[in-house]
Amino acid sequence: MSVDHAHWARYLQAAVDDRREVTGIGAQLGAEMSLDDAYLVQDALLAARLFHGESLAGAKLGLTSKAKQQQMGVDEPGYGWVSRSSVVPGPDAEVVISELIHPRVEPEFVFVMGDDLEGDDCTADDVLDRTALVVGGIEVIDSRFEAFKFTLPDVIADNTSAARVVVGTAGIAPRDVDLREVTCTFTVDGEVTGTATGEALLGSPAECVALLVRHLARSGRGLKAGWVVPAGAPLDARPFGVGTVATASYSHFGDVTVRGV
Ligand code: OOG
Ligand code: MG
Repeated sequence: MSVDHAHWARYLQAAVDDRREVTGIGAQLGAEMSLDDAYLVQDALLAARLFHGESLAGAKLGLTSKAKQQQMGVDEPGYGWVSRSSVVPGPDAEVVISELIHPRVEPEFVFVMGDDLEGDDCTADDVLDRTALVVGGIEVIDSRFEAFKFTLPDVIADNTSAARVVVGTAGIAPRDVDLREVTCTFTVDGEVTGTATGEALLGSPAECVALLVRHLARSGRGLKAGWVVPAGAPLDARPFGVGTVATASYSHFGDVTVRGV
């Protein structure tokens, strides 16, 4: 039996709209839902949002660091979409917790595209050529699945848990420094949760974005000038509730702070 992509997209959108956790799709379909199916559910979710007036502001990677892969028990990266309404201008921002289910926060390296970029042969160099700026960010993720537990197809269907992304303003031109050497320290409620460098992202943040571009090329799509592209968290995510203050401090992008309200 084939997977009903539109049905599962409605199932996930209802979880977002009603702010409630739902049972994993994998737990209901088992091996029947392939990764290709999961991306088709994600596409159906995106199509419905665009139909209802949402627009795209970018695309994202998830699960690109060992820290995140270990935390979530998944061993491959995934790709998703950044909708316009999910972008929160930084570097100091507030996010309304009651609009979400069980949010978490994580630091991000965010590429701001200067030009369109597409192609199944895209390299890290192409990414650096087409990027205007790399800035710091904090992503608020909010898996729609119970207890934030999922399989790789689940999290892909669920648009890689995307909910909000705070994008900083201080950044650097992509070739001004080796992005692998930029450090990021994450502090939540005064406690440093960890420090990592850009290298934590599959060895190279720009290579992550190239992977995303090659993935998009499979369906004839690409990145657009002006889009923001979070390359994935280099450190594990932390619970985010009312009153939580999280700051990501970068050696070259300044600080980005988000407070739960
Ligand atoms: C999946 C989203 C992962 C990242 O930066 O690794 C992600 C999740 O952990 O719920 O955005
Ligand atoms: Mg992320």
